[in-house]
Amino acid sequence: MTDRPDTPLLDRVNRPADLKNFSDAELVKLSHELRAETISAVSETGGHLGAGLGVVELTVAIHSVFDTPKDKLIWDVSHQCYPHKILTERRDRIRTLRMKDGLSGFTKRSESPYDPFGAAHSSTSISAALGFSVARDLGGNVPEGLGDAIAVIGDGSMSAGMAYEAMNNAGHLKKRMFVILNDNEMSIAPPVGAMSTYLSRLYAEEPFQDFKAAAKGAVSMLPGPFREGAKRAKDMLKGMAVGGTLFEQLGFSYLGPIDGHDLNQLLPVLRTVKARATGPVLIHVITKKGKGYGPAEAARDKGHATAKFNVLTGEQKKAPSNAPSYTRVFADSLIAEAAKDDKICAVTAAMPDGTGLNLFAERYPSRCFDVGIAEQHGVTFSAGLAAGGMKPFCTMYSTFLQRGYDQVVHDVAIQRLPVRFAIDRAGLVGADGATHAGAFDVAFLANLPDFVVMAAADEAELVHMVATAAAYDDGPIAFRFPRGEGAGVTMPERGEPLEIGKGRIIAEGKRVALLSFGTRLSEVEKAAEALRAKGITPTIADARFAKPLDREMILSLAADHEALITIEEGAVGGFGSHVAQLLADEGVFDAGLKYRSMVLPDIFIDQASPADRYAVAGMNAEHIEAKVLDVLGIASIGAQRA
Ligand SMILES: Cc1ncc(C[n+]2csc(CCOP(=O)(O)OP(=O)(O)O)c2C)c(N)n1
Repeated sequence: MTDRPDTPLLDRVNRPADLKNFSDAELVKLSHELRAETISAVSETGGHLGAGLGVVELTVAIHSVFDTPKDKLIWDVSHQCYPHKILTERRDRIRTLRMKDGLSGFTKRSESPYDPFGAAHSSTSISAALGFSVARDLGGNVPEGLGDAIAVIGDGSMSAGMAYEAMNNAGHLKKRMFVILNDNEMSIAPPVGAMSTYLSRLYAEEPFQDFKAAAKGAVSMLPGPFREGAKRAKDMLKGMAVGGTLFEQLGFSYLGPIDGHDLNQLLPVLRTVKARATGPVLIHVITKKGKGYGPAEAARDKGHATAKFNVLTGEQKKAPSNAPSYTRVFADSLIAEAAKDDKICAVTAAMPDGTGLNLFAERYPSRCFDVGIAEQHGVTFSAGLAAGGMKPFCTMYSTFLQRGYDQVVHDVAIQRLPVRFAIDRAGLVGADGATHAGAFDVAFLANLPDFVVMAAADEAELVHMVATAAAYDDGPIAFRFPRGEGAGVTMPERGEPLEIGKGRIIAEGKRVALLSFGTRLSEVEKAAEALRAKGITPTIADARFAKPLDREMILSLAADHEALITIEEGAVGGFGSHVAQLLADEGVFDAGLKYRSMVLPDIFIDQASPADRYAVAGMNAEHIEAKVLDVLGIASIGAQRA
């Protein structure tokens, strides 16, 4: 294709070992080609662009110095792994990134031996690298062998507790391992917190009096052939042997800060540590998110995530939307509630834009808290706010709330504190794949005593659920809503608190009742339409609450119909399981009710569009229709005839 970049050196690389034949000067050229190839690929697929562009040189340097896959390169979050995938036998599939049956947008063990550890949630890399290092020293055995472990972690991901837990342990165990702190002064939004300020200070000031001598020392540690290149790097090795950083206090040797876009610095430093390290080493690398692509560098989020785009102009190709996004509806509703009640405040864990809380923060800056990538802290912080008489909306994606689960149980639920959990990205989310699926929240919340758990069936319902949560002070309450745009329903003027534990009947019918929890309701309605054409008129109900259940409504649906089918965008153990428990407890099955529960299947579903993934899950309108026919014994008659 003519609009593909010219990549003569990259064309000679199939696997990292091929880099060993290149001179340092060629590696510099190769980096330019790798950057161009990354931009070109992501322009066709969309995805995480800025983070990958920031680590192009680092990727080349690590792969040319270390021996992957024997050495274990572990990318934290791993949204920056596209250049790595291009260098590790996957260039031929790089333009399938994040698509159905294509490459994952993250590292994935099942995809390649060059991905020794999968990720997508942040701050796990140091723990995993330490595990590999200890496994190596204990004689662990894996097909590729066990060499060095190298974790690459961003400054945003360094804000999470897990990273410190891992460093604390690594400093104690004193195993040889490498942590490369990729400091681009960005998370998705600008990073927040004291640690971020501390990292900036490490290079904004000039705290190292003796760095020239220290750098010379580093050069003399190197084997002869590498000394020349290292001399050029010496000015940057400011931190050598200084000993004062937090990381050194934790037991790491600290090297840096160095320019992460300059291979003449990266290569000698990595060669040095590879040749000499005996314990844990932290290399502090300064990079620029979005480096080398103007539109990414200029973007507010530095090109963190992008739709497909035009390489020349940077213009993104997005389908026009007809309805407001759920996230936007949530944010507007919360702002409206906060205007009436000055106790309402909001907490996000490093996702102000993704959760819409950036809008809330613009309006109520003193009542909005970005705690960094720190979901555990965010939940307990919210619990503290609630204990102090505030009305916190702890706003997280379903998948990231998983990290704060003990805090939900121990700090919120047991103390019955009125924390409002606004759970975005509920259900299957699309191109981010299994790691980001919001599949488990209903199951893990609805089993907690005294928790109220709601799911919005459409964007108008979401407005009412925000109002319900704002008004509810008796204990924890959660409401979930999906990614993407709403159903396009008429919006209410203002949110009205719902009666706790009450569902609603959408349509009265006969024989079969379809009881929906969440936004599958629109698929249920489509299925009902198709069924009506076949002479079956199902009753449709929207449960609204998985906890407390609307016992009265559910028991009367069960009593008045031959069959009852629940459907929800979640794993087994959620709404349908609670309905089954109720029906069992009440002896309804003894009377012969035909009951089915449609939940996500017991597999992790790979990336694809949400509709495709729900097709894999068997939860689209046609599946609901088939389920009804089957349960009423009609499908089998049809099948016999055919
Ligand atoms: C536990 C968890 N919370 C939130 C996120 C969402 N998230 C993805 S990347 C990212 C920012 C990471 O910043 P940093 O580590 O500095 O890497 P950069 O993108 O700047 O390279 C966040 C918050 C996540 N992946 N995992």
